[in-house]
Amino acid sequence: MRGFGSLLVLAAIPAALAVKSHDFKTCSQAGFCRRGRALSARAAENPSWRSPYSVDASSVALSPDQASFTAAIKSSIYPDVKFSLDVRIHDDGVVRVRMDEVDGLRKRYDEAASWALLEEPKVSQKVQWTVAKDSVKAVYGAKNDIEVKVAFEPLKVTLFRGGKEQVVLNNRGLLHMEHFRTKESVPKSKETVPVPEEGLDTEDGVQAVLGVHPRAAWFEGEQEDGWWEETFNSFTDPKPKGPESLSLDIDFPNHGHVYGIPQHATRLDLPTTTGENAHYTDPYRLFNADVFEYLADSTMSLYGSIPFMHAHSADSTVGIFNAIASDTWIDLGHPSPKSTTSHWISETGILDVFILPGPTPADIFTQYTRLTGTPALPAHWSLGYHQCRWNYVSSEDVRSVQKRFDEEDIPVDVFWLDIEYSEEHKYFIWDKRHFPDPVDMIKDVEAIGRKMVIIIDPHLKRTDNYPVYKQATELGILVKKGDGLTDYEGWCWSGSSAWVDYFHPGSWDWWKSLFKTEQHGDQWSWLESTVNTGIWNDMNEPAIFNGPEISMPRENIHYGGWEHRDLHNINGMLFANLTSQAVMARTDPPKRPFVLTRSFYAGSQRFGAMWTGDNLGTWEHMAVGVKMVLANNIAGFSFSGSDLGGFFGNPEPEMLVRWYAVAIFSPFMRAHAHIDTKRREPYLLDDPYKGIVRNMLRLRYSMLPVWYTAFREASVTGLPVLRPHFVAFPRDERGFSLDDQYFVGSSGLLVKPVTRKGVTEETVYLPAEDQVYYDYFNHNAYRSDAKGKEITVPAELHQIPVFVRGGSIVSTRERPRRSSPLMRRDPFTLRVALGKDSSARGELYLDDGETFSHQQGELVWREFVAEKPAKKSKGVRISSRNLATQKPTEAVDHVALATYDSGNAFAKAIADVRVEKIVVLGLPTKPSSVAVEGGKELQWTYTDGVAASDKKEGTASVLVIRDPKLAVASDWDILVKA
Ligand code: NBV
Repeated sequence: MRGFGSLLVLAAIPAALAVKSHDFKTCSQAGFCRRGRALSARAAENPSWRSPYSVDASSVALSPDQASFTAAIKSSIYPDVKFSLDVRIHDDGVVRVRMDEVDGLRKRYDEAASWALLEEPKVSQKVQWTVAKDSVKAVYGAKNDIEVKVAFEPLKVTLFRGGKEQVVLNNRGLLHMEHFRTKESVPKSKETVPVPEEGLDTEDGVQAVLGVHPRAAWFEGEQEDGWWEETFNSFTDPKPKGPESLSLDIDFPNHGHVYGIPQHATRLDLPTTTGENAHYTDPYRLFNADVFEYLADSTMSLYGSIPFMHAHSADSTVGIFNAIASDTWIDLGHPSPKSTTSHWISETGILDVFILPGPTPADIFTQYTRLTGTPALPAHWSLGYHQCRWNYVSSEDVRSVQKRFDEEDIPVDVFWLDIEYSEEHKYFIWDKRHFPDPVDMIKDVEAIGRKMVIIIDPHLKRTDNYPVYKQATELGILVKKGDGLTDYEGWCWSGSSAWVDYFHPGSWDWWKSLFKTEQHGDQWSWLESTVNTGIWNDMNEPAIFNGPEISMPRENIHYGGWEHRDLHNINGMLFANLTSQAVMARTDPPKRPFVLTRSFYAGSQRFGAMWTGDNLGTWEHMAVGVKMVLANNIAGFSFSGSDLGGFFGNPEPEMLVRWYAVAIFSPFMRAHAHIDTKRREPYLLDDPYKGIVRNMLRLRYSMLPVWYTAFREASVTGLPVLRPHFVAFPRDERGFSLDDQYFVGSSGLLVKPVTRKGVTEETVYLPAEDQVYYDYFNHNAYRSDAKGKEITVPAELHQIPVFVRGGSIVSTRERPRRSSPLMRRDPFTLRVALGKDSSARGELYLDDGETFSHQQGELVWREFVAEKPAKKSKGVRISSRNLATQKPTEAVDHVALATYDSGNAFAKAIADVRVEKIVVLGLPTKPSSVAVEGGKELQWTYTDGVAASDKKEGTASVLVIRDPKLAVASDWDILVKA
């Protein structure tokens, strides 16, 4: 039985224990993927190939406002089967293309978008379609430079910008929506008609050659390959609905780089899977799966799926969100360095594709998050350090781990409990032998504002003495077997188990009620927890030890009669989303919930955090974790991280220290380890390692204002917290494939964590711009230029290459504390990194960090600006301004930005929080005076060095202003006179 075997996983990681690939299908082991690839191969071999799908011109029906249209689609190989097309343009220019079978034997799954989307997007009232003989077209955009053309014969949808093809659907004629059929109705293959020698130029020609017979082997292949039943390992999938896959080619003829479609352990700039020099042999797969000891370089599917892809070139970025929830494989090719082909093959579902017109990466984020939502603003404490392992084994264990952190003065915010806290893996139910006093234990942790996060897995132990299982059974909300009647039973940590069907509306309020910490009627709820306890949702792909591909049988039935295969990739999202709502519903008014999920889908970002699952304690996994977190960030889901230290194995001190450096620059920072690993809490390290890690964690804590401000920006604008180079510098081609260094929000911080053994120096790429970049720690100034530049910097074990881009002002809190809530009233340091024009700006966002009062305007949002007081001046004016009243419209428009009153209760509560230090880098000369405008001289020191406005490199000049006695939340000006 898989899973229990993993208990035996050992310290080092022998190759033999690596990924159990045989548990998971390759494309050639999945009938529909084989069919999709074979279709593509036939098309490639056949110069006269043309798509059999066409628009029936006479059926085109514009909506009364002409903003959208529908049309009938015919297939020349199945003239009796009807399809419908629905195309609309949203008010932000996103194009939605939907196609479904009409009056078929059954209904295709069409609910993926409804789970992913925040709301039904508004159709543009400005765009108008015009119908021509051979196509329908719409022209729009601020410069009227976007054109969407739906060609009739064959069906092809193209988005042009500036006359150039940006995105083309069915460009290569690989669209195929397998219609529902019965076994009996299918003609035997000998009756099929071969591809006509004279080619497939006209519809008439095809029909004539095909005669009356509907099925053409040239298109669908000779064989009924895996149509009605399929066996993989010992599992037979009965496929009661027969073939219903969807193949669609989506090409980007003018974009040489594609990114996104997490989750895969691979590079950010996705390597090819097709073509002569294909990097991988198998397509990228999106099928949420618990892959044991996954590979660090593979297209294999992992725990979550976001079918969202960016296509990028120096002058254009476009995006695709393919709202599909079934097993999906994606082939990628670069027919030329400047173009990309993609082929999406899905097991079931309607065609529901959103084309995001860009034209910049920032526009893509706005467009994507208008569809699926911006990331939730996390509780501030959840950006601190999380200490987890499988398992802290008792209340006393938890208390002593916390004590050791305090004794060693190592900051930490959260302690976690894995599955062994529960009695027989009945989640919510404490194993009282080891956790006799759970609430007291949690309260001990919460004493200085720390929190606990406790795991709740989705498998329910099938025993009547487990109230959660019992109630779910009585409510009739468990997932059913293929017969649609019997509750499904599978095997997981809890032994024989059942799974709640979270698609069932009857499960929603019930699940919420379980998390109440006070008694409500006779409903069972988790009284033995606290309202601050966060929740960890694991195994929600769902992982099932004795199921096919370690998951649920595809023929299982969910609410509405849908098969599990239809909605598999959404399953995990629903579980975590409902948990998040449940956690939020514990108090009135609610607090911001913290829920970590392993499985996810498009839209999961609205509800919590994710991590990259069971990585290995290897350098490769450390490195690929950075890329995976970047991929998640650009796919809308910023709150992400990898297990610090590696889940499997015992990292040596050097590796562990480097991993801390990676983690302190990840949005989500949690150390975690497998049950068979040695304890590796940072206090167990010897010096110098321990001291280095302590300093790193203190660095993270000092930068919490930067992280929180970046998260706030993400929650309002959709821009990611971590920004790879192509996002920050979309025109700089040298940065398009970079995925081992990145920027943190809009802070100007550029980070390159070291992920290789034995390194003492590291090269860092400075983007193509004429700008100065300062080493965060020693203030060394480096210069980039219009071509971009690689620099080599020291990177000993205690060093992390971190730079501040000239022109930025970074706010930090530098007093070491044991937990982040203790920093609430701490003063700020401002690092003013002057740019080449001797100016700089930065933002700082603050609120109470745990409630939703910021939505009522309880917040502080400041802008700090440094600029020359007069054109030729060598001095600088540093000012603090209230930003909230100036910029309320920059939000994605569904995010309610409350009107801000600078006298709000939160602002008042922190009115005495000071700026205690201002460090100005790159002044050209020693100041003659530094004073608050209209006030007296401040305390300052100046060290001569390189000026921002020079072309020189070397240690920058540093002005340190001490304790200017200014409140962080008020307006002020400091004049630095030359
Ligand atoms: O709950 C135990 C583990 C957990 O520690 C890990 O983080 C999850 O990804 N869980 C998987 C189950 C089994 C792992 C072999």
